[in-house]
Amino acid sequence: MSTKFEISDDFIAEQNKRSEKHLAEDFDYLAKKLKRSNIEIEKIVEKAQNFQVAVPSWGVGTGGTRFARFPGQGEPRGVYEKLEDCATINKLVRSTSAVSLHIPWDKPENVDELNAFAKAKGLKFDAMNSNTFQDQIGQEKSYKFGSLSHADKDVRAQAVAHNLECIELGKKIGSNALTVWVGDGSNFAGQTNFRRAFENYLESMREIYAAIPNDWRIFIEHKMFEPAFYSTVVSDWGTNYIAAKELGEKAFCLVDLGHHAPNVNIEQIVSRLIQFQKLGGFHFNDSKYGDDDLDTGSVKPFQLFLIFNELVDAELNNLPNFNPAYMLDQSHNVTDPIESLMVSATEVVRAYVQAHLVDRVKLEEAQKNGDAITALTTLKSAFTTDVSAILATAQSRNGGAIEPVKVYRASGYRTEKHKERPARIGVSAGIV
Ligand SMILES: [Mn+2]
Repeated sequence: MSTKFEISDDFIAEQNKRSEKHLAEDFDYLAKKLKRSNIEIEKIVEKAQNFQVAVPSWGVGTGGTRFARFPGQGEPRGVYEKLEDCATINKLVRSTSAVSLHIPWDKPENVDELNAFAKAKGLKFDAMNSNTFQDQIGQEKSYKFGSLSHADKDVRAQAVAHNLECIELGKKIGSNALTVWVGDGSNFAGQTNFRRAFENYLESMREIYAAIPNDWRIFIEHKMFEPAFYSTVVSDWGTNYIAAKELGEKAFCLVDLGHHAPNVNIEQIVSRLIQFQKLGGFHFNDSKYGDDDLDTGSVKPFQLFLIFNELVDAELNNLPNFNPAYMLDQSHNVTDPIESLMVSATEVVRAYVQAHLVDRVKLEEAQKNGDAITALTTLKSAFTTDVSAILATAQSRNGGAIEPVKVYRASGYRTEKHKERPARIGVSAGIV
């Protein structure tokens, strides 16, 4: 394994030299600009240096659509190669040291070997993801008509058992959360009984919840539609909140930005979940029409900022039970996934950093006075501040690249991986 191509720290340092002068100029200018608003830039850099967003193992493969998949060169063919790519992302941006595994796609043959490999690559494991939205080879019962909510108790039992297996594996690899998303729902009016399906779902989730270790959390992911197009069992944040509340204090709601109706005010949902101590975390991506899984911040960067405005408000107020798990969940057809994930990780940190620039005293004053224009312009002033120099400085101070995509391309990583990893036919995409 050690003979495989890696981007070296020396190479990154050498490449960084080309950008250092311009970065220093931009940084000095931004430091002065922020100083005028009594913001100490070093404190913000520190915030950026400490921010982490996990990468999904399935995100390093090229995604597909319902129609086709166009595989890229040198795609990872198994969990170890996925971890290699995740490590490369982290090496360049230094904000993505955790990887979220999807079972059974990433089920290791040897857990000790997996742990050792991840450790050597500087990675740890984030939330476990179960998969009961597709049938696996050799599986006894089919999930064609649902899993945890299925009308047949035996199918539900099989789906529960799979989740328990994910927890057991998670314990062995240092994970501390299970994310459950089910594709359960219906495609025709009358196809399922809404109440019974949700009862079945809750009953199954209670069994899974009972196996959740005390220092773990279980994240429930809601989704409005797809693959079921008439109704889904966990359709929205309200249903999600009810489920989390029913299950208990280790259960939290996970917000995937693509899983809402178009134009829904996601930042307000986030605020509600924070207020009632049920915000578990995020799957970041972006969308134009549905669950498009486009790159984070690529379509609606202001929405991303407004979400972080709520998160930073909670952080600064030390609100109880506020400890959201951040993860990217995107996968597409037309980019190199490593580049997409690096850019998206940076966009998440950007929104976080910008939200820290909001003058909250001024904002609160404007809210009290009914001064809508000042409220908006206070937010906009933070949102339109170019914090790129802070992001690049945080990355390079953590040992990463000032310009991650440029360094990645200069390294020839993808070409090397293309040689190392001859394409395998039939590798399926996974988007959840
Ligand atoms: Mn998701």
